[in-house]
Amino acid sequence: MKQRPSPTRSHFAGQQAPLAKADVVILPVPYEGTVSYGRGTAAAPAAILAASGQLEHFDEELLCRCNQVGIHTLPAMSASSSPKSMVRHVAKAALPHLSKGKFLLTLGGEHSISVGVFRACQEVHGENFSILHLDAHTDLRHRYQGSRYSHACVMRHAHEMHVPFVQVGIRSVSYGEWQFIQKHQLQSRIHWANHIVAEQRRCCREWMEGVVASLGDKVYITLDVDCLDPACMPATGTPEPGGLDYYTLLQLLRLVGEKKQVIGADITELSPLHDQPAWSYSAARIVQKMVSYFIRPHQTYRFSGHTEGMCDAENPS
Ligand SMILES: [Mn+2]
Repeated sequence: MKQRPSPTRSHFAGQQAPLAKADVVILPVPYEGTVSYGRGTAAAPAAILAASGQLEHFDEELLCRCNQVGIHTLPAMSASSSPKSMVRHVAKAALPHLSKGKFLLTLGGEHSISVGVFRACQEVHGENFSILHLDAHTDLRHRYQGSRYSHACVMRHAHEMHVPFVQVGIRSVSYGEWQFIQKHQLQSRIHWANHIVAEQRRCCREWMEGVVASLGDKVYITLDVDCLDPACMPATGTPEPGGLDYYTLLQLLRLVGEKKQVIGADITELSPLHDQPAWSYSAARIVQKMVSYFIRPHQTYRFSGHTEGMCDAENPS
């Protein structure tokens, strides 16, 4: 009898279901052939797999145990080829699993690997699928730095394949791409980051009022810095993607300070990163904001239309 391979750090969440029984297939593609700025994405699949060993198996939102789903992690694909043949290899690797109805989860690597999966999806699903594209960039260039298969051209391929798509979080676009968007009337498919954030600002007040309403008159605040999105606060030992951004946190703290008597607070779990002072500084800034919001050194000048500094309060002229 063939011995079942024991799960290792190269298997997602430390489990390895037999491929035939797996619902989810993980395809690591450590490809980095056309990157144009920061390097290191080739190391991502291994890093994600290694980090996955730290994940809780319980999902607190859905109240289910994730390890009851069979997950099979494939060996990492070879990363040395031209972007064009890499896309072909990825399509070929993806196809059998998609054909069998498995949920295929591909770990890049750079974004250009997705074009290969798009092709396999089209082969299996024909016109019966669309793409939700989550990115800062539209990736609609026809060619970038000499390559049709650059990471900056991913959605141009989708467009040429006549696959409908929606883009979310976009906040960087070239003038050429903008003209392309106008010409092909793609405006309604793009959800710009600045619109999303503006909408969030408008809606925030409601859930924040709910937070305040469920607190008593006196409030103690304990703050673990990993409440923030790792994008705002990467310097912590157990980062989770998503979460609050800096301004949302401040807006909430301020509202609590305005409505309640805050009797004390703490800030915990900062893990300073060597040579990157921004995060330690951010934590110090939050402490300072707490002082401003809760101790109200500015109360003499409150809501005067512009912010009077604490120094003014200390040294009244
Ligand atoms: Mn991007």
